Parts: sequence; C-alpha cells; structure tokens
Amino acid sequence: MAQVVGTLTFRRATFDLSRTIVMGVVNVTPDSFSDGGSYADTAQAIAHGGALVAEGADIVDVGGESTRPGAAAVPVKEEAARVLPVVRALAGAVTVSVDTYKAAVAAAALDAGAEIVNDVSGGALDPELLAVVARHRAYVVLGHMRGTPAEMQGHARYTDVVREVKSELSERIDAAIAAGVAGTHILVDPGLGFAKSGAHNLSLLAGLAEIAALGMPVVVGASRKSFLGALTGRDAGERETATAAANTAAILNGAAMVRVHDVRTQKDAIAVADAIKRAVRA
Ligand code: PMM
Repeated sequence: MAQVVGTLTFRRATFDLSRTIVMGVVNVTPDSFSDGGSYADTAQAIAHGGALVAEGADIVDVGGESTRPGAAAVPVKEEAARVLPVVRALAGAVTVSVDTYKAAVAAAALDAGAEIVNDVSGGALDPELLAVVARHRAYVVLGHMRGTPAEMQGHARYTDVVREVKSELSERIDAAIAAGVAGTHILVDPGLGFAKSGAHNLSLLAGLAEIAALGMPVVVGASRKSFLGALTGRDAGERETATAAANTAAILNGAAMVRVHDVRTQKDAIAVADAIKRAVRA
C-alpha cells in the first residue's frame, strides 16, 4: 500500500501525513449577479468556514468561481472581491487555501493570509500562477485538467486514464519546480470530474496508488460529484454516504487529503478509513 510520509507546515498548524487531512469547502459563488460578492454572501461564507472548523476541518478551501463542467469564467476583480474578505477573516483561525487558477487572485489571497493555492488546472491556465506561489513560498495543489472548465469534458478521452493523468501531473510538477516552487510544497490531485467521465473517475480512485507513486501528497475531491449521483440516483445534497465510500477507497489507495463539503459526516468515515490503513500489515 502507498504510504505517505512527512508533514505539511503552516503558520498555525503542522499536519502529520500519517493521518488524512480534511479540507472543507467554502464556496463564495452567489447565484444572483452581484458586483463582487454582497455583504450577505461574505458573512455567510465566513460563518460557514467557522462551522467547518468547529466540525474538525484542518484546512478551509475558499473559492469564488464555480469550476463545474460548462461553468463560465468570473472576472478577476469580481472573484477577488468574493474571496478576499473571507480569506482574511478565516486566516485568523485556520489554515486557508484559495481555490483559483488565476495568478492575480492567488497573489491577493496569499497577501490576505492564505497559505495554499488550490489550482484545478495545475498551473496550466495562467502562466504566472506558479511564479506567484514560488514568490510567496506557499503550498500548491496541482489539479489535473485538460482545457478549460467551459469545454473540458470534450477532452475526456484516454487510452489509460491513470497512466495519462500521472504523466500529465508529472509535467505540472516539473513546471512548478521550474517556476521555483519547493518540492516539499507540492501536492497533486487527479481532478475527478475535470475532463473525466464517471468511468474515468472510478479508474482513478481504483488506481490512485499509481498517482501517489509520484511522491507528492495526493488530494482527492470526490465530494458530492455527479458520478456519485449516477451510481446512486441521489441528488447532490444526498450524496454523503456515497462520498464516504469514495473517500474510504481514496484513503486506502494513498490519498493524503480529502476535499469535502460536509466535514462532520466525512470525519467519521475518515477516522474508520485511517484506522484500517494503520492496521494493514506491512
Ligand atoms: N473540485 C471542485 C473544485 N475544486 N479542487 C481540488 N483540489 N479538487 C477537486 O476535485 C475540486 C477542487 C469542484 O467541486 P465543487 O464545485 O463541488 O466545489
């Protein structure tokens, strides 16, 4: 079994990778049009982040643009206005990650107290992003994707999805190191749902140990995704049991961190998965 060793060191916490790190999702994506996040959206997102911390989130991941398949891009000014007050407020209490592929948003969020840039494109969509991470000596999550969120599903064609995702992530690791990011500060994510079919997501969960063999901690974001809906017939709000099963598989196959919406529920499944992982005989 893939065993992740080492630690992730932040201002207010050091995480030992012998247990699964829990990243809670804080989306600041108002449904109605607004010029950069209303006070109500901001206050609600901060309160939600605080609740996730109380439930045991190790990290909160703040995002201001939906990257769901077909989603439209949000201008930098609006995305920054959504995420910055939330990052600033939560960074006083917890380790904060910013979910963005835009260098300008990442830079502003790191200045506001974020310590991780979670880029679903692995630094591919904005050529400046990896240099921003390097300059701030921040951590980066390099997600695997092809194309842009608007048209990525058209690129979901693989002969061997695990091998190809691993090789393309390896190229993104090389790009991050070439930009000056410390190897100890790089995490990778197979990008479930990003230029992937449901079958691809399942192959990646089953073959995750090969991705972990890249030597970087692996992040997995299965939470509530549509492939779980396809398997269970459940709507997004009713996919916590399905998420727990996917997280358990991910953890037993080498995931170091899981990105989840419902921290309270998933913590129980993670505790069990971690205990089984520890009990596996060498
Ligand atoms: N998925 C979404 C957004 N950000 N970040 C990482 N590292 N991994 C993911 O799988 C991921 C992500 C989309 O999911 P959401 O819209 O439910 O937050």
